[in-house]
Amino acid sequence: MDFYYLPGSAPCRAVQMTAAAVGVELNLKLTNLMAGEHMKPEFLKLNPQHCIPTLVDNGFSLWESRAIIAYLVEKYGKDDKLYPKDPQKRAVVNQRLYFDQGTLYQRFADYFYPQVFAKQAPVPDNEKKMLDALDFLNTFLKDSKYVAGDELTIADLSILATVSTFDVAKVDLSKYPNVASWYERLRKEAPGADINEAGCKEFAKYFEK
Ligand SMILES: N[C@@H](CCC(=O)N[C@@H](CS)C(=O)NCC(=O)O)C(=O)O
Repeated sequence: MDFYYLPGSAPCRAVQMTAAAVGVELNLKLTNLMAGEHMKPEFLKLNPQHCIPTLVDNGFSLWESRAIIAYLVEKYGKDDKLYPKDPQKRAVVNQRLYFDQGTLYQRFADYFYPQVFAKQAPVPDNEKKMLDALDFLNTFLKDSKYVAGDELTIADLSILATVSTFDVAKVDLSKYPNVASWYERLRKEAPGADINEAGCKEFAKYFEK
């Protein structure tokens, strides 16, 4: 299946880790946003919202990383461990995914992207909100091995892509010990962890500039 992506992009890395977890091979289509490749008519036909990651599975086009990773497990997973069918277990996984999308990653972007991509001054209130989100994650991990319980799920892969991006930005994770120990474990153990690490190195180039 075709996968439109950039290696540094956190949501793209979450999809690549999930594909590795379910054993699906992606036909990688590097999509240069800086060159406007996502605005070309042929890409807009696949995804009128013109964002990556975008997956095209035998003519079925899907975007939004967390929708993609759920689809990959539902369609190609050998079992439901990564995205449990039990309603309450799945509800917790969904809660963590929505937390990642709407709070954790969003607050990272709100704080860092204006500085990195528009050379604006840091906004202390946005930094506080971002660190509050890390504190929430630290609480979620207080009594469980993984972010949504005692099994690895797609919520771990999505949040690993996000937390490794915090690491690229040199956010001090040691103040959030449950997050730090989960991250150190997952960044080595997660399926496709090497792809995530390589992508982080690409993303780090934006922070070095
Ligand atoms: N919530 C989306 C975010 C996707 C996103 O923001 N992608 C960026 C690159 S990381 C993009 O494609 N930007 C170009 C655009 O939206 O036109 C997801 O998780 O897939």
